Amino acid sequence: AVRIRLFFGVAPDLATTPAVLPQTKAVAVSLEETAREYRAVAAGGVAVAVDRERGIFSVFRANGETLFAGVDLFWDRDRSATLTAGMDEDSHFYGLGEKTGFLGKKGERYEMWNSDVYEPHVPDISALYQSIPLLIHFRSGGTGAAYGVFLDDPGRTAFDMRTSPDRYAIQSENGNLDLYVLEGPTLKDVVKRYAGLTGKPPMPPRWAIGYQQSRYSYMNEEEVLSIARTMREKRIPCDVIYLDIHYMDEYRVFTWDPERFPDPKGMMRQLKEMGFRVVPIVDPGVKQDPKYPVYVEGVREGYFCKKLEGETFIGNVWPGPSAFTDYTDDRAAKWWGDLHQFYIDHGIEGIWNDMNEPSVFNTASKTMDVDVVHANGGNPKTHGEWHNLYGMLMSKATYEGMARGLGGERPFVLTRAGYAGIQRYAAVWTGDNRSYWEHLAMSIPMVLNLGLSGVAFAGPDIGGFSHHASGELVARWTQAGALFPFCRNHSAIDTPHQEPWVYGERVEAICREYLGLRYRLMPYLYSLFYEATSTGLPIVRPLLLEYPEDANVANLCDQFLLGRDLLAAPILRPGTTARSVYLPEGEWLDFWTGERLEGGRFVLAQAPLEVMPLYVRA
Ligand code: MIG
Repeated sequence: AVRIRLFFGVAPDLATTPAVLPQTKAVAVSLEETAREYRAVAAGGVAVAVDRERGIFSVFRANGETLFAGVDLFWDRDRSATLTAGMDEDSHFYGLGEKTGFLGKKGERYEMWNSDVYEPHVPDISALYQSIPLLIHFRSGGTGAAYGVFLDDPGRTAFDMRTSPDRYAIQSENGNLDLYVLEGPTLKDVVKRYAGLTGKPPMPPRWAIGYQQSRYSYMNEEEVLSIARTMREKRIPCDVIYLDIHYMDEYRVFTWDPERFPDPKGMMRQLKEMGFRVVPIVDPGVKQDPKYPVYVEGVREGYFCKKLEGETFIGNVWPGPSAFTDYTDDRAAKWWGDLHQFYIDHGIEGIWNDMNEPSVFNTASKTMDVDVVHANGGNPKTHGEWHNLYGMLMSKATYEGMARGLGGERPFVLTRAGYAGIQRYAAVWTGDNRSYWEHLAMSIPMVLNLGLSGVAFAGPDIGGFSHHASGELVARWTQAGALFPFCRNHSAIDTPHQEPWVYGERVEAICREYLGLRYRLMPYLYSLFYEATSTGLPIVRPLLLEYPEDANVANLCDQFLLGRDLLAAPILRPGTTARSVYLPEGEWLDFWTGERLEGGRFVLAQAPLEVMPLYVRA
C-alpha cells in the first residue's frame, strides 16, 4: 500500500487515525524528478507520479500498469476537497462497508456519516450506521486488475460512481485527503492488504458463532427464562439471549431494573445451567443524574465530551438528558472498560453496543454537535472531524475492558456503529431493517460488502426488526441467515413476537433444521472464522471473490459462498418454490440430494418452503 496525503495550505496532522495499525516494515523508495512530475518508486512495489503543476497523482504497479489514475483535484471555498480518478465500462466497484443496494456500486453515490436510520433502508439512504471508506475498483476482462482506495477520514466523506461516465469522485468535507492505495493485484489481495492496514478480527468465543435470540425487549426475568426453556423444550439450538434496554434501572447503564430483574444473579445461574450466554445492551449515553455514581464520577474526572467552550455536552437519549464518554481519552476509555466488571460479576461475557453513532434525539443533526471536542491525548479533534470514529472507540474500550476482566476468555462485542478497523473489536449487525422481503434480499449484498471491507463477522436482524414478519419470511430468512457469520433473530417493541415457534409447526421445523445445519457445519464455520483472523478474508463471499474472471458473477448477490466450498441460493420472494442458480465452473453437488451437477451454467433449483438450494464444490 502507498499512503498519500494531500492538503491545502497549512500542513496537516500527519499522525494516522486509530483505524490504521502501526506499520513497522521500512521500504526503500527512490525519487525521480522530471520537468513534469515527481516520481516515487518503492523497491519491488508501486510507483507514484505527482504532476508538479496540478498536484494530481497516479499510482502504478511495478510492471508499469496504471492503478489509480488521477484526473482532477480541487478544494472548494469551504475547504472541502474533491479528487477524481479514471474509470471505464469495464470498471466495477465494491466495498464501502454497510450500504444499501446491490453488490456492485457503479452508478451509486454514498456518503460516510454514521447515522441512526429508523426509516426504511432504501437505495436513497446514502449513509447508515457504519462508515468504511474503502472503495475497491475492479476491472473485468483483460487483466482483471483490482486495487483499493482507503480514505482515512472519519469526518463526512462521499464516494461518487454515478455523476460522470469516465471518472469517479472521492470527497472530503474537512478537506482531509489521507489516502491509501492498495495495489492488489487480485481482489483477494486487496482485501488482505486492507486487513494488513486496519487489522484482522480476533477469534470470537465459539458460543458467539451459535444462534442468538433477541427482542426489544424481553421484559423481565420470567420472560427471559421462558424463552430459554422453550428453546430447549423445542430443541431449537441456541447459545445466546439478549437483554435490550428494559433490563436497566431507568436506562442507566451498568444497573438492573429492580422490579423487572429482582434477582439477576439467580437468573444468570439458571440460564447458565441451561447452557445460555446473556448479552446485555450498553448504550453510550450516561443519564444526567447527581445520584448516579457513573455520571458523578464521569463529570468529576472529566471523562465526558465537552463543547468547544468547555461545558459537558448533554444530549437526549433513552435515559433523558445524558453525557457521553470521550473514548479518544485513554483514561476515560479505560474507566469505561473497567465499568464492565459489573457485568462480568454477573457471569456475562458479551456486550451489545447500540446508539453509538452516536444517535441523539434532540439535536437537529440527530447526533453530537460538531463543535464537541475530543481530547485525543492532547491532539484534539472536533466531532465534525472524527464523528465516524465514535462508535468504534466505544467498542474498543468495551472489548479491552471485557478482555481485562475475563481473565483469558475471549470477549464478544456486537456494535451498530463503526469505522474502518471495527473488525478488531466487534461483530456488526446491520441495524434497524424491516420485515420486508426486499430487506432479506438486501441483507446478502450488505453482508458481502461488509466482508470485502474487513468486517467478516456481520449479519442482519433475521426476520427483520420493525414491521410484522410472516412465518414464510421468517422461514426463508432463517434459512439464509443460518449461514451468515452473525446469526441473530431480533424484533422491535410493538411488533408481534418473532421466535422460531410463533408461526406454527411447519416454520418451527424449518428453523430447527436450518439452525441445526449451522451447528452441523460448526467445524467448517469455526475454521472460516480462524481463516479470517489470519488472512482477513471474509467468511461469506460473493462468487466474484473466488471466480473473478467469470463475467456472470460481477454483480451476483442473490446467492453467496460460505468459504470457498458451500454455495447457498436462498429464496428471496414469497410464494416461490423454484429459482435459477448460477453454478460457477467445476463440478458441484446438491447438498440435499447428492446429485452431481456440471458448473459454468444456470440450473433451475426446486425449493419448496423446506428447501434452500445449497451446493458443495466437488
Ligand atoms: O432507539 O434498544 O437498532 O436493535 O432494539 C432504538 C432498542 C434503540 C435500536 C437498535 C435496536 C434496539 C433498539 N435501539
